[in-house]
Amino acid sequence: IVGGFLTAIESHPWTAAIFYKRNKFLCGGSLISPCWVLSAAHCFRNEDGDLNVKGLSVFLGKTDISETDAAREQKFTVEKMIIHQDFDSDNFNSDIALLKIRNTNGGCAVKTPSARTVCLPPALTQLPSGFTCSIAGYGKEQEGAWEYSKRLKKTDVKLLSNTDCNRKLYYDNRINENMLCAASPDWSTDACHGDSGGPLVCEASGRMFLFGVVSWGEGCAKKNKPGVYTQVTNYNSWIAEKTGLTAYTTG
Ligand code: 4AZ
Repeated sequence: IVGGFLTAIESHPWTAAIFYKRNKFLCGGSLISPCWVLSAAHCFRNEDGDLNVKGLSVFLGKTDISETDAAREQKFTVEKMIIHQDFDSDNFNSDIALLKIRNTNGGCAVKTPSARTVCLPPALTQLPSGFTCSIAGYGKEQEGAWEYSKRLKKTDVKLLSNTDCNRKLYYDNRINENMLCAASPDWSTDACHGDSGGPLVCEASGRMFLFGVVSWGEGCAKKNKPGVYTQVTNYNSWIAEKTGLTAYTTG
C-alpha cells in the first residue's frame, strides 16, 4: 500500500498473508469462510503453469510480515487451489482464485479478534461511484521499493465508474465488467506490488463486504491510473459452486 496507515490485523481481520516456499511472501487474500480464502488467480500462475500447492502457506492474524506472533496468528497449508477457468493472464479477466485451507490438525480457521471472515455481498450488487471503500495489504509502500511493507497497512479509496476508468487517459477500454476501479482523488494512495489478492471492503448496513480483490494497475498511486480490482459480485455463483457457500450464509 502506498500512503495510508500502518495498522494491526484486528482492523482487517479477514486479511490473509500467503507465502511460497517457506518464507517468500507471495500475495494477500481474504477469509470468506472458515475453510476458504479468496485471492487473485495471477498470484498462483506463471509461464510454467500453476504453483504447486505444497509450497504454499497461509497465515491469518498476522500484523508483522516477518515475525511470528503465536498468540494471534493461525497457520495453514493449502488443501486445494481453484483458479478461475476463465482467468486470462493477458488482460487479467477473471483474476480470482480460491484456496481451501487446513491446519496441522486438519481444522480450519478459528474466529478470534485477529482472524474472522468477511461477508460476501449479494450477487450483482453495485455501489455508486464515489463510494469510499478500504484496502489492506503487506505490499510495497512505493512503486520502486525493494521490499514489501514490514507491517500490514490500510487505506481508503473511492470507487470509479467503469466508464470513467475506461477513458483514454485512464485505461483506454481495458476495464471489463469483471473489474472495478478505485483510487484516491489526489492519487496519493493505492494498492501496490504484493497487495494482489487482498481485500477491497466496503461498509454497508454496518457490515464490511468484500467487493474487490486487488488485481492490477499501471504503477502505484500514479496519476490517472487507478487500482483495478476483480468485481467479486460477478462471481457469487462460481464461489458457491466451488465451495458450497452462498452469499447469505457467510460472514
Ligand atoms: C501488483 O503488481 C500490483 N496500483 C497490484 C496493484 C496495483 C499495481 C500493481 C495497483 O501486484
